[in-house]
Amino acid sequence: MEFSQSIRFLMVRILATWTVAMATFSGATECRQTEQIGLRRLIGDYESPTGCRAHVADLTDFGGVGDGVTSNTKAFRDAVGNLSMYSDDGGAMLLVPPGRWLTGPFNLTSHFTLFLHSDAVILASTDLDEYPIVDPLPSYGRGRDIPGGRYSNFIWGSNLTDVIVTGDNGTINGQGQIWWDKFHNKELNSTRGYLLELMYSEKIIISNLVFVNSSSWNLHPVYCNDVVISGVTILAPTTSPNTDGIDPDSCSNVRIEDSFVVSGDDCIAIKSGWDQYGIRVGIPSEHILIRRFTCISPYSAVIALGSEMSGGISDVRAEDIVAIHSESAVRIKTGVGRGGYVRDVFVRGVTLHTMKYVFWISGNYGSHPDDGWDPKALPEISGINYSNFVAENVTMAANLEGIDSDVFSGICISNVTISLSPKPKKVQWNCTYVEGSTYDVRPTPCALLPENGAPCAFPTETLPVESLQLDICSK
Ligand SMILES: *[C@@H]1O[C@H](CO)[C@@H](O)[C@H](O)[C@H]1NC(C)=O
Ligand SMILES: *[C@@H]1O[C@H](CO)[C@@H](O)[C@H](O)[C@H]1NC(C)=O
Ligand SMILES: *[C@@H]1O[C@H](CO)[C@@H](O)[C@H](O)[C@H]1NC(C)=O
Ligand SMILES: *[C@@H]1O[C@H](CO)[C@@H](O)[C@H](O)[C@H]1NC(C)=O
Ligand SMILES: *[C@@H]1O[C@H](CO)[C@@H](O)[C@H](O)[C@H]1NC(C)=O
Ligand SMILES: *[C@@H]1O[C@H](CO)[C@@H](O)[C@H](O)[C@H]1NC(C)=O
Ligand SMILES: *[C@@H]1O[C@H](CO)[C@@H](O)[C@H](O)[C@H]1NC(C)=O
Ligand SMILES: *[C@@H]1O[C@H](CO)[C@@H](O)[C@H](O)[C@H]1NC(C)=O
Ligand SMILES: *[C@@H]1O[C@H](CO)[C@@H](O)[C@H](O)[C@H]1NC(C)=O
Ligand SMILES: CC(=O)N[C@H]1CO[C@H](CO)[C@@H](O)[C@@H]1O
Repeated sequence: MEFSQSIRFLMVRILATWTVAMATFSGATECRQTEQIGLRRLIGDYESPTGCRAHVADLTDFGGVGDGVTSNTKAFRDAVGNLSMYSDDGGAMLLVPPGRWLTGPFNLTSHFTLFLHSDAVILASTDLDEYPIVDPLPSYGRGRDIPGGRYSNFIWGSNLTDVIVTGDNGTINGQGQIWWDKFHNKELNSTRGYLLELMYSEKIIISNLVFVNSSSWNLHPVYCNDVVISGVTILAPTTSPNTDGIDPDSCSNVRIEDSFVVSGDDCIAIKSGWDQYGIRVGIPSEHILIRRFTCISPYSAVIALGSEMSGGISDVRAEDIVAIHSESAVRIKTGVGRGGYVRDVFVRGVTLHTMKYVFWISGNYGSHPDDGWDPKALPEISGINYSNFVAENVTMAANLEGIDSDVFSGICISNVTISLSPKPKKVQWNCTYVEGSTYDVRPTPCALLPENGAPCAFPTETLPVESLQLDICSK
């Protein structure tokens, strides 16, 4: 760790040479040059056979104009189309130089890096005609906003391997206001797309970027494996609709770290499909690590599990979490008809300020895709371990609601200190149909979670995704 820190420090200086290096960016470039512009700093923490791309091109090579007005839809699509030819020849990197690059939706390709300069802003077109209507996700059966299809995602990739979306903290701006207005006014006939979606893909890194004003969810890996999201900042007005930060959905081996989200919905929402559609597809979200994460979300959760969890969610670990002015820390959302499971969840080291609830479990979330849901499909919620929380200015400690005839079990809460707001709820712990235990928790928990004298578990073995790395250019 110390080694990579010093690499970072060194490379910050090397980044200063960007402008000089920019001059050399036409056509294929050698590895050494990609190091000069700081790629090595960005991917220095990760290793893979293709962390350094053999071919490098600049958006302006494809006619890009960064004036904030000219459409770059063709430039981005031509660039990716061209660079996709190098997938089997060392891979390629597309550089987005300083400027404001307006564009319609475009796709990524395999063995590919999209790199944004710190002063590069990719602006999503606000012309809805640029966004074709595409099929809904199989595990959702319909668009989430309304039945039917959905608008194309802004940046999208499907069936890819080895994709890096990164930069020196450049910006991807969804210009979401028009979508939010149309959504509120019920003027949309299809569901909004997402800012960045990777589907059926593996070996994904999204790092060192700022995502602002997404039309809906920001980062949506779905049916993916081996995903690292690191050093991202996600910003949207806290009143904007469904602007979730990061939504790993039916994905395995996901690491989210060193990131900050301010949004109008859950900062992170782990999902796995909706009722009968999610049950049929049956791809769980599992082996998910979240660490060093900060959230502001006044009307939603810091980390939500669900509400779509019909393919199952298991082995989620979160630590070193900070939240200010958020509705709840971790929230499990589920209900009759969802099926699936949420189990083996471990959260520790959480610092909270100004919260409506610290712990929230909703077994009556409702929200079905259609009438085809199975009333016998009960979710299994078990093995939920929360420890080492400090929370201040809290309205209510816990609202834990299981399901009659489907008790949520193995809930463990330990070493938690909650200070209340000036106007707290009279009932601090509201527990129904839950079973478990507590240890060293204040204020005193409900009778369904008696004190048992032992701290909650946290796994000691590490996850493979903790050490998932990409190769640096040269050894
Ligand atoms: C696209 O690829 C071709 C062949 O690989 C190359 O010759 C050409 O210069 C590229 N186009 C641009 C605009 O860079
Ligand atoms: C992007 O990929 C999706 C999924 O494969 C496809 O439906 C869509 O047409 C592609 N869009 C563009 C602009 O290539
Ligand atoms: C993408 O992968 C999925 C799942 O493996 C598969 O069903 C689909 O046909 C693939 N699509 C393409 C365009 O290869
Ligand atoms: C990246 O930019 C965001 C938004 O301007 C800022 O909050 C954040 O501190 C920046 N991160 C780094 C590492 O410079
Ligand atoms: C994000 O949207 C809000 C609301 O429309 C707007 O005030 C703000 O300037 C936008 N931010 C950026 C960086 O475009
Ligand atoms: C939705 O459909 C209505 C009725 O066909 C149409 O008037 C409206 O323009 C459509 N909205 C969008 C955003 O396409
Ligand atoms: C405490 O929480 C209340 C809402 O319950 C909020 O209005 C107030 O500003 C918070 N106080 C501080 C010091 O953050
Ligand atoms: C209890 O939690 C606090 C806050 O996270 C932490 O500093 C402390 O070490 C924990 N105590 C034990 C015994 O784990
Ligand atoms: C406690 O939970 C039940 C549902 O389990 C709900 O009906 C009730 O309103 C809750 N009470 C409070 C004070 O939140
Ligand atoms: C109360 C309790 O121990 N809860 C869970 C903590 O995590 C382990 C491992 O998943 C579960 O078996 C426990 O039920």
